Amino acid sequence: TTTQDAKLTEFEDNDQKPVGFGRMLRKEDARLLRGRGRFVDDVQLPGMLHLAILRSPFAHANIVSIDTSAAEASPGVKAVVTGETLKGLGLAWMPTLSNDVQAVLATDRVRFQGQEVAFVVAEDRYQARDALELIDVEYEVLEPVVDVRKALSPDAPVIRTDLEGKTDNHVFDWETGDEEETNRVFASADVIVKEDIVYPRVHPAPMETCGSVADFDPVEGKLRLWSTTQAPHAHRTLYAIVAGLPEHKIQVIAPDIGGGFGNKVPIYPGYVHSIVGSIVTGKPVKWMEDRSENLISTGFARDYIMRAEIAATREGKILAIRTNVLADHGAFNGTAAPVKYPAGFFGVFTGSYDLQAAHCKMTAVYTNKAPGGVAYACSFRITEAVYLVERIVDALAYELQIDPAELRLKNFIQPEQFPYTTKTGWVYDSGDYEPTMRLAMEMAGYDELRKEQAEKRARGELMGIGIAFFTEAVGAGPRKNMDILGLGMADGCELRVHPTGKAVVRLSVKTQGQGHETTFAQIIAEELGIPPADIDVLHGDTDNTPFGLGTYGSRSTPVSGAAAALVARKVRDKAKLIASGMLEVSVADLDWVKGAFQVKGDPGRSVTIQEIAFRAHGAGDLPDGVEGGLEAQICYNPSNLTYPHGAYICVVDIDPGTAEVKVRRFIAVDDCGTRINPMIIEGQVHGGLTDGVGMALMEMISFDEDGNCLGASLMDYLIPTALEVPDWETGYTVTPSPHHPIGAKGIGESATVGSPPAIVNAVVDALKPFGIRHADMPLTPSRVWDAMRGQATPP
Ligand code: MCN
Ligand code: CUN
Repeated sequence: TTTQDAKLTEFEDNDQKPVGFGRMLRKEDARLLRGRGRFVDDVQLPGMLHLAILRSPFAHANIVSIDTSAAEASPGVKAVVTGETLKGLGLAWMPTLSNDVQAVLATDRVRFQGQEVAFVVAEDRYQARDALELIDVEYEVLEPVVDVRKALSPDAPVIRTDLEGKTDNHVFDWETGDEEETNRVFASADVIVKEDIVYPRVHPAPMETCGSVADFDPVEGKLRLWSTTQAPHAHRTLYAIVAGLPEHKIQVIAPDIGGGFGNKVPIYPGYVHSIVGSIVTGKPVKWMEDRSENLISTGFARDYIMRAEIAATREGKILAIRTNVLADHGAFNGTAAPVKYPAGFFGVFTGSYDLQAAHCKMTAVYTNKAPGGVAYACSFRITEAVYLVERIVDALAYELQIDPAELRLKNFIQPEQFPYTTKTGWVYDSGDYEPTMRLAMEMAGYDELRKEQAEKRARGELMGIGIAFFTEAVGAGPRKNMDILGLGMADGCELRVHPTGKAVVRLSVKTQGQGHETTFAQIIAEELGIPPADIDVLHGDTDNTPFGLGTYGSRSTPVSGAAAALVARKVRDKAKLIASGMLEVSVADLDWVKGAFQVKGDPGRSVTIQEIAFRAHGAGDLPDGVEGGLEAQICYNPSNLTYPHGAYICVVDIDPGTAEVKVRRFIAVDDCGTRINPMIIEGQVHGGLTDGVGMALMEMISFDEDGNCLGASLMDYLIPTALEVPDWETGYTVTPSPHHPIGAKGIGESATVGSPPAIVNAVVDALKPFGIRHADMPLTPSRVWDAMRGQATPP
């Protein structure tokens, strides 16, 4: 573990130096802060029409009939399309990212409230919306499956009657670890602690909702689609496969995106509607969701009911963990996870601890709710895994009456054990946990906090201190065992240096706010010595960028960032050949000093990368066998994931009269290996911590017994504001990834993974005088109140 402090402060906010890593201001902000960003809804094309979707008011119903005649006659309406129309075109169903199918428009039945039933294309948005009211749908309402625990009971209505031979609501069973060995270890343990833990359904609720503009040109035979997608290349290939169009006839453009958070990974029916609408009308067609549509119909997150058990010695040595999970996948299995990982990366539920055995059994079921599951900065379900382990470890500390920090320190995987293979088969690349934990405790003033707490308890005041320590697995591939619908998880990168030494780098990943236009320029700058301001970062347009799987699971830095470093090194290798010709020395006699090649032992004789670039394109001969130009491309397939870690400490105060929780302090120490831009990292962490306060204390998508979604607006689905969060106190350690060319690990989801358990642990700690060992999120005042009064709240 090293610190980069000295190096970083030197380059603070200076993008003119030829140096890469440091606190450079974001290049994209010049545009975004001045209102010059261009989002999907800013796309205006000549003759563009507008699309609105009719959604089911019922969670479960047969469609008896649909009469569209009044809507068709309504002013400005150009087309009304139903499931029957799509059926005729073979487009009523589409594949999901998990090898299930999802209705593009319902034909037979609706299976969740908000499901797409028909769409209208009209001259403006208001005409389209007004016409929706005139579509007459006759439904035969069916009993919905709302409670996930009842989905597999023999008398539960079968939801997926569209799937041949389907007689129940079972989606998949999944298992990892060694059951027999785990049971053996449990049988011989001194202490076993068991807890039922619910991670409720939540929603990423990005500021910008989902939408698209489709423009099919019948003369060229080319489809252009502006859409809110985190993975433009993967989407293009799926459209190509479904529509039978060649890929070069489809251009997917993801312009500026106002937050993705995993909500913009799936392909939504609305995107397909806009494509069909454009083909049918011969005009460009725009679809843009409103807030309620986004909340009720697009990718939700979590919804895991977990039974957790931990086995330990009386002295607090953790021996084994086992868990049984019931996963609610909604009406269609639309989770976006690598195909071989139906539960995402939940397999890392053993956390940061050195165990003897572990086992997980999971059953996923269909319910009459919106599809999704992998979203909201989850690192492919590591949010759920870390919540499980960090909650049950705290429950163990409660039972053993050991300080939760001490219990964790006692059980950490030790630095010399890396690379460490977990009992569920994950190979943690590097880690040094104790210094990270100690730094967080030092920043928090842990011992003093405990003293303060004891004094307050004596006075009847409720103060809690919560700890969470997490290890994440981010950066999917490797492609040998990770793919999305057969597409291997790797990323392309292309770099061209122009004659004057400016450069353009083309990425397959797509920023939604993470600052790629800045940090990828910094990576190239670090490797090539060209100032980041001279490096243009292109992304999000499939016609102009190399193929790759996109941005989610914090994979951009681990995968695409590695590709960027390596492509720059390729360019540097070529530059070296050209430099040897320019300086008339052999390649072996050249040293690289950032931004220039220098003759060994003769620093006066050197050529800069800019001079080399000009020569590469200029008059005169190049060394034998060296082509003109200065560019390279690469497709990077990672050899492993990267495993960032972090130690979080939360301090809460609870008002005993109102049961309101106030997060007083939050200390977050993150280790994401080499840090490219500390300012952006802090921004990522601040955002994720805020999300964590939301999930722990406020956010939940719930349903009534008829399957009505109760979180359909931001009046009901509460998200945190500046008023609910403290001033974040962040710190860091640096344990580079040994297999990543610059040693960087991902950071984009760390804080959403680590903060909910820290906050819940703090609340439960505050409630210790009431004999409480667990309470489920969101810890709203009413839930905390009930917990204080010993009443369990049903999730
Ligand atoms: N970074 C860095 N040094 C590191 C690691 C990362 O400077 N060692 C920088 C990166 O260069 C990048 C940012 O931090 O600019 C995040 O990098 P990374 O961890 O690779 O994550 P991704 O870029 O792949 O972003 C995805 C991640 C996910 S999956 C969700 S969900 C999420 C998140 O990012 N969605 C976000 N953060 C978000 N932030 C914003 N503003 N908007 C979203 O939609
Ligand atoms: Cu799980 S949300 Mo992010 O991976 O796009």
